[in-house]
Amino acid sequence: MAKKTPETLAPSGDAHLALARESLRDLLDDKRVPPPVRAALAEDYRQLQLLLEKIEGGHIHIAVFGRVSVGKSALLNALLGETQFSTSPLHGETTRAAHARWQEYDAGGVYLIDTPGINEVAGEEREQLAHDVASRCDLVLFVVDGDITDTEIKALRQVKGAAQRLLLVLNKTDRYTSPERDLLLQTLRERAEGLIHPQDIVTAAAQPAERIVIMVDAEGNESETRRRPPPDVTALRERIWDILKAEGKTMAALNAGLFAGRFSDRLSREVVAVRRELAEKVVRNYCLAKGVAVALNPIPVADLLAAIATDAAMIIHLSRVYGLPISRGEAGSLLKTIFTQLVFLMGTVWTMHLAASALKGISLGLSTIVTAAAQGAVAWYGTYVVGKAAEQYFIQGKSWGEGGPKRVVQDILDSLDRESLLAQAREDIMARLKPLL
Ligand SMILES: Nc1nc2c(ncn2[C@@H]2O[C@H](COP(=O)(O)OP(=O)(O)OP(=O)(O)O)[C@@H](O)[C@H]2O)c(=O)[nH]1
Ligand SMILES: [Mg+2]
Repeated sequence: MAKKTPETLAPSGDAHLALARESLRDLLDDKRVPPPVRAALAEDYRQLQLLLEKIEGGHIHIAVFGRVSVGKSALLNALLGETQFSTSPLHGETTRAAHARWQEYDAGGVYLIDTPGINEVAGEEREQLAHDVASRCDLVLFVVDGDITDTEIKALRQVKGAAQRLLLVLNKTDRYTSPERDLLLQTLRERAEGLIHPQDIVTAAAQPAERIVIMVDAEGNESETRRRPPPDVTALRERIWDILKAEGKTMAALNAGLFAGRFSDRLSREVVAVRRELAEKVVRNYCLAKGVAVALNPIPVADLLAAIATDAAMIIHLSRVYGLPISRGEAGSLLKTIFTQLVFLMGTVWTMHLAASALKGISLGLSTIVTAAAQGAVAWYGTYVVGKAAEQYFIQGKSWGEGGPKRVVQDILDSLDRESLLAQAREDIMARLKPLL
């Protein structure tokens, strides 16, 4: 029988990971995502790919976070047992995130990530940084070097909102006497109450200050030497290991799951935005085609037929933009529904006018380019309303929604600035007509 290791005792971590892996792969391989959306979300896709690799490699990411100069880089060096990150008494030594592999913990690979200090960045940026770091890591070490400030508490809350797991580290304990340290710890526990479990508040001395040591030789001569005591990160290391052993896999899976969730939200928003933009272009192209045709065609009946054909073609085109292709017949009945509402809401004359520019007959013969463009503009506007209404129908997954088609058409009429659209249409049509004259 296979020996039971902590891993085999906790199959749920593996199950969670498998599930997370699958949802990340599904997102990456989703063929329905249009290329412009992939291009717009290139950076997110890259992150998704990295996250999948991380999960497949069983990697865990641990990041430090905190004010400048609290000893974040020094703390990671102390954990690593070697100087991988640069430290300095000057504020702002670390300017960008960097990572190193923590060899001591060999089950899959744990990476330690260094980050810049948070003071220099303004509130909103800090929030973004907190969010970025926390959302990409499985465990965040929030480092302080004394009593926690209000800014730090705020940042702590922001990290807590996004991170899976959080440890609060009181560094530089060599600067305090034992009673001072206990008092500080007590204060930290009180101030972080509800945010961090007392067990997850630990102390460290990552790079204790040099001490002057007085040596006395055999003859009784005193000499001074400076010595730096060794780092002390035992409590922190133990706490990290306990957490990794107990929750490592679940933490990584949860983190990936959360990322996948946020990603698909962003993806659907982007898909909607790209489709809207494309739909607007499609609608305007048909509007212009119809506006120009109406302006040029002197026979109202022919206008009407052409108008219906143009609008139906536009609706079919829009249905493809929204990934819900419909037949000619369906497009025809959709158009009829929209027209019925327009007649109801705007009156027959206006609708006829919209459909085919009924004024054409009256102005026939007298028509100048300006009146032709004005009539074309009315047709343009009609097609625009039809296009917007049809688009709404597709956005709602081929449904008019609770209020029915009347509500949809009414809302569109209310939201459009008719005069300015007509002016735009006239200008576009004039621009097209001029070279023909
Ligand atoms: N006394 C004492 N000093 C420390 C300790 N840890 C770090 N320091 C000192 O604090 C200063 C800042 O350390 P860093 O590790 O560069 O701090 P940081 O948080 O990475 O700073 P930035 O990268 O600038 O944000 C250095 O001079 C370190 O020697 C400690 O445990 N005790
Ligand atoms: Mg640093």
